[in-house]
Amino acid sequence: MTASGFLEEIADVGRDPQRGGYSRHAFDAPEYDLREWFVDRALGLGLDVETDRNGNIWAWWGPPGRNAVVTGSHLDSVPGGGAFDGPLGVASALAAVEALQEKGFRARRPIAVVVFAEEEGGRFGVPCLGSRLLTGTIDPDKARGLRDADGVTFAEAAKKAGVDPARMGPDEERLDKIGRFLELHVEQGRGLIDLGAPVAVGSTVIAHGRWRFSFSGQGNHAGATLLGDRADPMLPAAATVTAVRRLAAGVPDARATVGRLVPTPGGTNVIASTVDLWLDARVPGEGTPGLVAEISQAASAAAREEGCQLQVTRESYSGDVVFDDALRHALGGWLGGVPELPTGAGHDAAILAGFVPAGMLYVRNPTGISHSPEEFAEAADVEAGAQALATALEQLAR
Ligand code: HGY
Ligand code: MN
Ligand code: MN
Ligand code: MN
Repeated sequence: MTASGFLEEIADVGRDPQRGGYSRHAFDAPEYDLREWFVDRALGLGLDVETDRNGNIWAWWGPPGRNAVVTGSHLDSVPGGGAFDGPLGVASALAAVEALQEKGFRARRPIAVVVFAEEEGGRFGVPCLGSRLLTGTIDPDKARGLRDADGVTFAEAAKKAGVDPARMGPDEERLDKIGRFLELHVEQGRGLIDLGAPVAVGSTVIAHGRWRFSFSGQGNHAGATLLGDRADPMLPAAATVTAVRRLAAGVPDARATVGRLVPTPGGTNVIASTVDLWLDARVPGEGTPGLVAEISQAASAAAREEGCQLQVTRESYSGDVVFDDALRHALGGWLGGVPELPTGAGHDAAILAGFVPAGMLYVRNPTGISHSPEEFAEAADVEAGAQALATALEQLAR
């Protein structure tokens, strides 16, 4: 089956008619169906499948062992996300394994395809939750207690999916098995469009983090409360959204976004009692905390002015990542000198890069748009990516 064929099989799972695109979140019904699909397809390829203590699924070609060549990505999406972010890496991995099997390749090292849990943080708020738990870069108690918008904890959701939350935590023994990790991913910007190439090797991922700004004031009646008598948290929240763009514009190459803002109780004729907004801030190098500090200052001043309180909580942060130099160079050689590409998008490979030699391959996205239904990859580029991955796996496992 081609990578496009595998993608086609899941094209209707988790469509979101209201937002457009797909909404597939950790352990919810659509993602559960995708997990089942993956397990079924992996078993069909004769792979041995297991779910690890953190809810990541591992499909082994050959007995699990040291120096394994591991590839894979994620199946969860952002709300209203595209069809390729995550699933392209999983479908390409299945297609690459099948292609190597069909040519009679005899791997001298184990090969595994992994599906990581909650990469987008779309349900529980922390991105790369499965790979952070695997590597011990998040406290398991914090992970277990993360709540979704309905108050369901990650532990409860995982338990329903058959994962024992009490066992969540760093998995050194499993990490020890990984000789190389290579993730294929749809590109989420314009790099490959501008380079005019179908595939690239990942070079770096810039630092990025998420902060929650909780403004609290006095909920009240929209008609009976004079303006002078208000402590309306929507005002400092709005001032913060514009401050994010104004302050980030002054920091070279910074990206800062407020994509989610939730007033409570959220009535049209109600002055909100609280407003929560989430900041996604990313600055290459060490600049992210400084930018967030400036934004927090502006937010505090706006809160004071409106007689509101503000609490700022860091929910996640990961520093700059440079992928394994030797692996990058080897990939470049094996793949006929494909270009290298830095990105601002985060990936599980960037979390693993702190523990094992890790790398990435990107496939051209002719729209240059991602985290949106418009995200796309042409079939020819999808196959070029799967072929590149098969070549890399063969070279790494021979
Ligand atoms: O947010 C990111 O950069 C990634 O798509 N999870
Ligand atoms: Mn994404
Ligand atoms: Mn992704
Ligand atoms: Mn070098």
